[in-house]
Amino acid sequence: MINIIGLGYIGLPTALMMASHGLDIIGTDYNKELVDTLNEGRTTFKEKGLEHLFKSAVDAGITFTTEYQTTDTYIISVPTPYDKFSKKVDAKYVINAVKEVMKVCIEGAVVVIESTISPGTIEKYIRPEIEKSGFKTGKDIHLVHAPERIIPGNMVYELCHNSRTIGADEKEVGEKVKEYYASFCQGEIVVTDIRTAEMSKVVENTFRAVNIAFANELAKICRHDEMDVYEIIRICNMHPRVNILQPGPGVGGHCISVDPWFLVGDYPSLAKVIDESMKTNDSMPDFVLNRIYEIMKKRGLNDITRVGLYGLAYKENVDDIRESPTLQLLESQERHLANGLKVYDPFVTKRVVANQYDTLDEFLEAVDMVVIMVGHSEIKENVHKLEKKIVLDTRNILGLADSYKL
Ligand code: SAJ
Repeated sequence: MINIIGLGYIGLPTALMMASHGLDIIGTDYNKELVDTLNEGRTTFKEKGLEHLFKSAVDAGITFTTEYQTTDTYIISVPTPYDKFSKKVDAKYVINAVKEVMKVCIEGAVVVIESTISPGTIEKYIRPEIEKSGFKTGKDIHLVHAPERIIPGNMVYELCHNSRTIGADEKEVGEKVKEYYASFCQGEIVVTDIRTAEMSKVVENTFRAVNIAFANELAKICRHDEMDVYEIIRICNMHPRVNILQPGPGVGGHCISVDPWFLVGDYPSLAKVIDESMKTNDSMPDFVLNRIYEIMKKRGLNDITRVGLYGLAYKENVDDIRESPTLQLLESQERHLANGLKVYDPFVTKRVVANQYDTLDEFLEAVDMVVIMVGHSEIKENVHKLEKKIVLDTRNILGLADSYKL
C-alpha cells in the first residue's frame, strides 16, 4: 500500500490517478475538514477532469484519513512555502511529514518527496532528520525525489502524458518507484540522482520565469515609445529559433513566482539574471496600477470605485489565488492608502477581498472601466458585454480594437 501524504493541488490528483490505475492508495492530510469533504464524495478544488478521476479512484477503493499509515511506501506532497525575506525554501512541512512517517513506517520503507524543494534540501534537512530518528538512509529508509510537472488547468491530461524525473540514492529503488508512476504515466520517466532531480525541477520553472520576465520587460520598453509589443513578439516568434512568451499583469501561482527565488536565495552572487527577472515580474502589478491611473486621467474618469478588476485567480480557468497578480495589485493599492477597486472572478466564489462581486452582470453594472487581469473563458465568451466600457486588456485576449493594452 502507498500512503500519499498531503492531498492538495498535486497530492490529490496523483493519489487519484494511482488508485484508479490499480495501486492500493490511502491518502493522508492533517486538515480534517479537507479529509471529511473527500470522504463525503466531494473534490476540494476545481480542475478539468478531476471529478471524473475522483469517482473512478473511489470506485477503485481509495480512502482518505488524517492518520499516517504503517506501510513500506510513502509519497510526500505537502507545501513548500518560501521565506519572503531570506528567499529560501521553508521545508518545515516536508520535515514534519518525514518525522511523522518515521514514527509509523516499517524498516526498509521508501520515502518519496514529491514537493518542490530547493536543490540540496534533502541532503541538508531531510536526510539528517531521518538519521536523527535512528534510521540509516540507503539501508533502513530509501529516499527518493520525484517532482511533478503538471500545469494547473490541464493537470489530469499532463499527469498521464508529461515525462517525469525520479531522483534516488539507489538505482533499484528509483526503478521500483518508476513502476508506480508508469502505471498511469505514458511519458518518459528518467531515473537519476536526488540532487539532479531537485535542480532540474527548479530550473524548469526558472526558465519559464525568466522568459516571461523578458516579455514583460519588452512590454515596458514598448509602452515607453508606444510600440505594439504583441505584434513585435508575433513577428519575432516567426523566427525558427525565437519563442518569446506573453507579457502579463504579473506572475502568480505557487511555482513560477516562487521556485526561482530558491536559486537567488542560495546563490545570491551568481543568480543575477534570475534575480532581475523575478523583480521584473514582481513589478508588473504596480505597472498595471500606474496604467489604470494613466488611462483614468486620459478618459476623465476620476472615481476609482468605478474601476473593476476582472479575475482574482493567478491564471485562466483555475480557482487558485496563490500569489495572484490581482491580490498583489490590491495590496499595492492599499499601500498607497487607496482602495475601492471592484473585483470579480467566476472561479473564486469565497469572499477573499473587499468589493468582490458574485456575477459578471452585477460587476459590470457597477463599473465604467474593466481591467482584464485573467483570461478566463467566461469573459472571452461575453466580450459583447464590454461594448460600452473602457477596457484595459492586460492579457491581450479579447481582440477588441479600442481596448487599452499593457
Ligand atoms: N504567464 C505569463 N505569460 C506567459 C505565461 C504565463 O504572464 O506567457 C503567467 C501566468 O498568467 C501565471 C504565471 O505566469 O500567473 C504562471 O503560470 P504558468 O501557466 O506559466 O505556470 P504554473 O505556475 O501554473 O505551472 C508551472 C509549470 N511549469 C512550467 O511550465 C515550466 C508546470 O509545468 C509545473 O508543474 C508547475 O509550475 C509547478 O508545480 O511547479
